[in-house]
Amino acid sequence: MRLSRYFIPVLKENPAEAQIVSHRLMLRAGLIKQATAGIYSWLPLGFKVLRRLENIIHEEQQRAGHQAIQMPILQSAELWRESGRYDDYGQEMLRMKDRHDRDLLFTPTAEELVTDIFRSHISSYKDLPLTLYQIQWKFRDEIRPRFGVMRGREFYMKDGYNFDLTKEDALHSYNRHLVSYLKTYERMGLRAIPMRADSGPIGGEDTHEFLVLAETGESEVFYDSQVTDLKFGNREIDYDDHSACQSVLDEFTSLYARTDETHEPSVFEKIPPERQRKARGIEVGQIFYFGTKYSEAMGATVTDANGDNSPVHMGSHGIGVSRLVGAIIEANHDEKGIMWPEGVTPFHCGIVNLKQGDLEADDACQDIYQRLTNAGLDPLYDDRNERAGGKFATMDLIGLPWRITVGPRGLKNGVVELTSRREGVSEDLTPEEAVNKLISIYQSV
Ligand code: P5A
Repeated sequence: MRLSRYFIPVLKENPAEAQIVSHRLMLRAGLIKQATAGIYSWLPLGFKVLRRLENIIHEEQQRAGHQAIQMPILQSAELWRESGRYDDYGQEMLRMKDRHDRDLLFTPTAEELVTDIFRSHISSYKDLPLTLYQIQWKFRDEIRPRFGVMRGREFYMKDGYNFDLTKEDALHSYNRHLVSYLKTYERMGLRAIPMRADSGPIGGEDTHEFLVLAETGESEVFYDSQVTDLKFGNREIDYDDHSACQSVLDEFTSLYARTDETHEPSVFEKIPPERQRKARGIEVGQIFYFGTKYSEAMGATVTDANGDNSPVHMGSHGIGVSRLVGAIIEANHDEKGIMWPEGVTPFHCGIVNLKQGDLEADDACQDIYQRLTNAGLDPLYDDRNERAGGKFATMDLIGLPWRITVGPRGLKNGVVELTSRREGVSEDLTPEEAVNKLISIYQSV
């Protein structure tokens, strides 16, 4: 993409309404535009990041054996009356009527709708286990939408639902999700710590939230400092192997980490004092096991091997996809702007032409652009007639991990400059070397 033709409405000034750094940077770098309170349009650069997160989520969900579906945004109130949540959900649920005076609502989550799909088509244990998920816009009429996409009213969520014959099977699904989420967040360049939490209006016995530590986080968290050293890394895992999933879960949850110290103060106090930590965290996901809460209320049953009928055991699992864009920026920025992790960056690298119109510089940029594109990479070429300082400032603000700077002086010596946004370190390389280095970096992401 050529920057001269790209719609990226960069703001020079700090927007007054933004209280936290991610919100400020998302507005300044032209990722989003507020439509109304808690509701945003996603502009090209922001939308690209959202799509990259979505792709990672789809890949990791498929790897864990889950199936993607798409459910509607508007739902009938009827199903919610069956589960009993229509009245319980309160003012966070946005309700409306259609022209026939029927009650509709804008989906805040989809346990009821997916349970209805299940009960309409599945009646035997032979079709279990099953996990269906979607990535879809949700609406919760939050009383205080704030911090940009962090607490929106309309937000993008991956929501998954598992159906199992027994509690034991459902707990395996729970563990499998926890493991696949660890991998998903790491691919996004994030350290998201699974912490025991309360289940809130979704209900259920067992729940973990995934928290990214950040001063601007809305949750207070309590943990053993050693949890932040845990890393999933590149290990391969067989998601059907119950004990393999269980042992990863044990590894990541054996150290104390909770969103609420009041539940197990005695356990927190057992951590050596120098390792006890209180901090703030951004909740980027949550998984639940809630047993037969919905299946019993809505008659979602299956026959087992003996021909006996029983309600299925269920859980649900959510990732805050739009919130993640903010969380990633909170965890990856400096005073100049965003520093995208390589796994989610909207463009793989920037190409800065220091002397637009200089035949040699233009040709070299074009050649580098072509080589990167041929290798399947997505570069952003700053071909504007602007001063070098302005070009560097834009690149630093939008935060692409790598920049190739091309100018007549370097080209006389046969070199261009490759700069890491995060390290701030530059090296002189031939155009070919620079391209090959980027290709090999992105091959290992
Ligand atoms: C799990 C999936 C659920 O709704 N039902 C289906 C379960 N869980 S949850 O914890 O309430 O939401 C899942 C994730 O969505 C993000 N999130 C939000 N993001 C932005 N703005 C909001 N107002 C908002 N509310 C929830 C969070 O990341 C949460 O973990």
